[in-house]
Parts: sequence; structure tokens; C-alpha cells
Amino acid sequence: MTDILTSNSIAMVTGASSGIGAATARQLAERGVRVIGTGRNSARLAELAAELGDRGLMIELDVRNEAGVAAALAELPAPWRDIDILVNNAGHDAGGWRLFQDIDRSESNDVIDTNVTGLIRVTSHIVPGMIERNKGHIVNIGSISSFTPYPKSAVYCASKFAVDGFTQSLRMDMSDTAIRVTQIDPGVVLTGFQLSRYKGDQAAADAFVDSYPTGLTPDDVARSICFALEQPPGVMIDRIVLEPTQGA
Ligand code: 8X3
Repeated sequence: MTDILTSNSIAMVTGASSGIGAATARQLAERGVRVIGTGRNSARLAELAAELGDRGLMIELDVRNEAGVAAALAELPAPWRDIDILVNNAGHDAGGWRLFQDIDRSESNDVIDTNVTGLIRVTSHIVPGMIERNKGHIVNIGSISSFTPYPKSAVYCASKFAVDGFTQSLRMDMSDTAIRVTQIDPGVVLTGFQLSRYKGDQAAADAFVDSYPTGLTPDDVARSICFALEQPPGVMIDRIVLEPTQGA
């Protein structure tokens, strides 16, 4: 078995157009890994493509779309097909931070479609190749919401609890292989996540962020992902929980 965080490896990062996904794509590319970044915002993906040069391949992809995911992966250029690292980062809470009784059902269905069904969908396409090559590391982005329920987040917490169950059971199913499965659980991260949660209401998003004394940056989370990936093949980091230091 060889180390995975090298220039011989290919990573796929979903939700790479901003926040944690973009920071992760950059940090992986800095370490020589070739990165397939996927997302819905083609303009931001193009910016990342320009930054990453020949270490990046950006694909417009919506994890909710089965046919789109299948086609995009089937059409990968040959040198990019053997994906060794999957960072399942795409996720959101658009329309969230409301009492359950006030949530718009179509919005909450979308949270589950993206955070849970989309994550499982992408994983199911990537796992067979990892098993065939007996090489791979899957990193699922959970949240403190994966194990700490709080109000005004019933569906978001349900989605992240589901990610947690999936991660843990998937790790057991991979136990006869060299494939590692890690979950990264950040607390509040200063990204566009909050703006999307409040559906573009900047004042509301700012008020949410300002209610916390400190927050994590996307780079903080990306660093923890790289930490899990850079462990020797015999070391499995099951979970990393990150919280901002109060008073820092
Ligand atoms: C999101 C965590 O604290 O913004 O995963 O709800 S929080």
C-alpha cells in the first residue's frame, strides 16, 4: 500500500465551487494531487480551473441528478478515471434555520436530496473502482449537526445524522479492503453556507455569524481533511470534530 496524498493520486471534491470544497481542492493541488472539482456554479469553477492549471479538472455537476452524475463520471478523460480520494462536500441548508412547522417542504426535500441522497449517489459510483484497485479514501463532510441536534434545524440535523450513519456503516463494509472512510465534523464555518441558508439575505446571515465570537475558515477544515488523508495507509482517522476556539 502506498501513501495517498501524492502526485500519483486523483481526488474528486464535490461542491468545489466555494467554501470548504474550494479550499480543499486548492490544498490537495498544492500537495500535487490532481483534483476533479464538481459543482453547480460554472463561473466559480472556471476561476478554480484557472488557478489549479493542469492539476485541476472542473465539471459542472449537480449531485441530485442521477443521470448527470453517471454521465459525468463515465465521460471522464482516461487519465482522470481512477479516483483515489473522494471528498463528499456538497451540501446546504437553504431555507433552513426555521422552526420545522415553518419550513418549506420543497426546500427541505432538497436538503435531503443533496446532503444525503446526492452524497450516497456519488459514493456509489466511485466505490466500485476503489474496490477494484483496493485503494481509496472517502471523506464525508458531516457537521457538529451530525451528533448534536439543535432547534430550527430539524431537517438539516436529520441530513447530517444520516451522513454519520452512512459513514460509520460504509466503513464497516469496507473493512475487508484498504479503503479508508473518514468523517469531518466542523462547527460554524465562515462560508457562503450561511448566506445560502438565509437564501441570500446578507443581513440575516451576518447576524447569525456575528452571534458567534469566532468561526472556522474553509482552510481550517481543508487542513483537517489533508491531515486524515496524509496518515500512513495503516492509520484510519474515523472522525475529526472541529470547533472554533472561543476567545481566539
Ligand atoms: C453547519 C453547522 O453551526 O452552521 O454544519 O449550523 S452550523
